[in-house]
Amino acid sequence: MNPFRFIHVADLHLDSKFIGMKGLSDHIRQHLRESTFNALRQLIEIAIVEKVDFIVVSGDVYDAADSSLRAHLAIQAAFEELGRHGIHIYVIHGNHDPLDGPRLQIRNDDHVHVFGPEVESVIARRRLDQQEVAVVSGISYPTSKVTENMALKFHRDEKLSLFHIGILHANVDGDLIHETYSPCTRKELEASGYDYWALGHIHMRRVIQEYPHIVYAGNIQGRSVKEIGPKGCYVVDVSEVASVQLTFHELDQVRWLIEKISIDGIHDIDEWRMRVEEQVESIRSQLPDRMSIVRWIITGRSSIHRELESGHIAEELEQELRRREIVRAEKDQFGGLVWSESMSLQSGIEIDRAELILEDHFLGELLRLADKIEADTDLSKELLDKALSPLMNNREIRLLVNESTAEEKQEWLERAGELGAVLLLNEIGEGGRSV
Ligand SMILES: [Mn+2]
Repeated sequence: MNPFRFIHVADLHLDSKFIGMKGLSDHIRQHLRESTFNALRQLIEIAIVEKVDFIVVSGDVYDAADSSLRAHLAIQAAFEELGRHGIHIYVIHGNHDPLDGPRLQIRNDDHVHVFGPEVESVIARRRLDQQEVAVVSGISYPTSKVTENMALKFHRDEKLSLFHIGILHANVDGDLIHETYSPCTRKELEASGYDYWALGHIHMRRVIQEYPHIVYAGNIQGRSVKEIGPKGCYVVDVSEVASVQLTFHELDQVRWLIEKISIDGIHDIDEWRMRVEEQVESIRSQLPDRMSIVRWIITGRSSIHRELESGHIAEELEQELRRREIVRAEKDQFGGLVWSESMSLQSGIEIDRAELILEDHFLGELLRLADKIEADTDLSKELLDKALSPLMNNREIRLLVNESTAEEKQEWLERAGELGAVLLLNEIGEGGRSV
């Protein structure tokens, strides 16, 4: 067979709004709003530079069914430019941009194929000599909520010895973080006889398996702290003997990071501040061409925890760090910008836990309970439900709680334990062990 090269990209979410970010200047907010469009421009550039034969787009081109005109025009312009380079595009729609949305439709063109609500197959050709190289099959979401198993509709055309690519927006093997639209299993995809499954929907990049390849390209631009790390697309090389090689290319202009900073061994707030600042500069030098958005997690144990817990020091430092970045951004220096998204305190006081846990006071009891919770998920769930139930009548809190992961909830409990320990230790310090 003829070797060829294509791009697998998914979940462009053009014109995503980056909601819920605090303290941004208009200038920086504007830069964030541009980031999905900038990532699209990077995609076009890589397609041209890497001389790919075609691109497959695995759904969620737009962020919302009522997507903006700007997003629509950007995708049209991008596809036109690819067309001028002879690069074909095969697109499906996903749950964020289903076929029944009010948005302007992506135009089917000589070089753009938009798949409909039933599985269709088309022949993809090599750009330079028009040799047939692959069968590309795909299906779009007719509406936003597709609960049937679409993978079962794909069957390899045995008459064609070409490489088979299936484009699908689906949740494989029940990923619980994403909605279980178009649920299917790895085994079902494997059984279809396709050589490469170009998947969309799950925003985390992942090669589920090789030969046949089952691949999530991930989204092209992280949009929240749940989408950390490099985001981009795969350039896929298929050789004469159908061996497959994936090369990841970063497209994102704004990078989300979670950075842990330990207070172990730090006994002075100024020293802590300098450690945070050093970390800011280290990120700046590691990502000089991008804006980074950082969630700081303060860990470890030392005497400064009480100050961090009781005062506004962390908040003030966060504001100061943001102020400095706003000044940089005013000079249009978005490359190397390091934005502090939030500072989460997961540190604790220095305590002789081994000794205190044996003591016959509330603190000893609290520490014993904290240990039990860590080992017993049922107990931790029970305690959490009980503690949260008075708050659940509030709609916003309820939404927040329902959106939070089990891991986040576990963190709340740990944090409550630490806060309780600080408060009880104060009591013990003042009134002896009478509590
Ligand atoms: Mn998506």
